[in-house]
Amino acid sequence: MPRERLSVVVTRRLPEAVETRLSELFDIKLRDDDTPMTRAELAEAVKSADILIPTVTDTIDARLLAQAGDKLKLIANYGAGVDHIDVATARQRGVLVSNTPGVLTDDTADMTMALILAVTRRIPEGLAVMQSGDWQGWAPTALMGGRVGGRRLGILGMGRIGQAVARRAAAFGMQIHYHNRKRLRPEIEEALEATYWDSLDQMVARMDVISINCPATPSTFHLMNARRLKLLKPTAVIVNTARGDVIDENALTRMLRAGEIAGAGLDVYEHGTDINPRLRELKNVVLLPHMGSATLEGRIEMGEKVIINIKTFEDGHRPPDQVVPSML
Ligand code: 8YV
Repeated sequence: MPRERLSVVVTRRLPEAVETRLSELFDIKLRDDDTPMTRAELAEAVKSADILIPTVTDTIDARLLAQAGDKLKLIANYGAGVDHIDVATARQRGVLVSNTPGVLTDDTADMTMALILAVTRRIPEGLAVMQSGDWQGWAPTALMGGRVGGRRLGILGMGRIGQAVARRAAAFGMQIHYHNRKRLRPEIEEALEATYWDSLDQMVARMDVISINCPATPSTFHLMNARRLKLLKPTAVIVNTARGDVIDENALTRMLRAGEIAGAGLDVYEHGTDINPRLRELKNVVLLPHMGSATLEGRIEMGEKVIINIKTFEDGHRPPDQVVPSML
């Protein structure tokens, strides 16, 4: 007898190819418009579904999980970061959580390099000149930036994405330094020609560029707080393609305005779309709308990972990308 299809709720519009495949496999509820679900809609979803496919724009906290029905067995997150999900509470309630690591590594690392280059080479300022129609032609002193080759890059968080950033930055001639919860194995360190700093303070004080590549966890919250930001050289640049709350956004904004830090490239923000308005006014700041992993290829591969996690679970096994609280 064919088994009953799992009921799966997807909280956001996904690329067509992913939605089509999900529809073939599951009893699927797709979203009609591309807006995040309201709390009431999310509550309804966790009450009625076997599986929820949320994204970073859904807050799956203890309050929401308390409303979950007995059916809910797996939260198959469409994304790598799971800081919007209370993984420990889900576990207590017998609900598994999985994510999509690996498939957005290269895209996010590419965007990190794009931000480093955009800030140091003043690309948005050049674009603004061209769009204004005011360009008067080449001038020897116009829009001079800084050369990335030879600069010291300090990577905060040397997981998959941090290492992918290191490989790219080395190809641009940057010197690679890193701080991580755990030091890398010597052979990996050697292959990346990366220098490990046990003390984040000491690393921060000596770098030309800082790249944030760690996940958001209670221990990384405001890791770049006002005190630590003050250790940066005034010529330093900071980029963040990880999660906004690793940096104290208000302290960063104050320092950028005061010229105490040379520039910033941000793809993520401490309070989601509620960005410090002063950041938008600064010429030495490049802001992107959380598009680090936004490639069609990446989004489709994320969908494939979600499907593999659900199918494996359906077959009675542990989803390959299960997230457990001890990993966080
Ligand atoms: C994703 C991300 O696109 O995967 C992550 O953690 O930050 C993004 O790049 C997003 O999370 C989708 O849910």
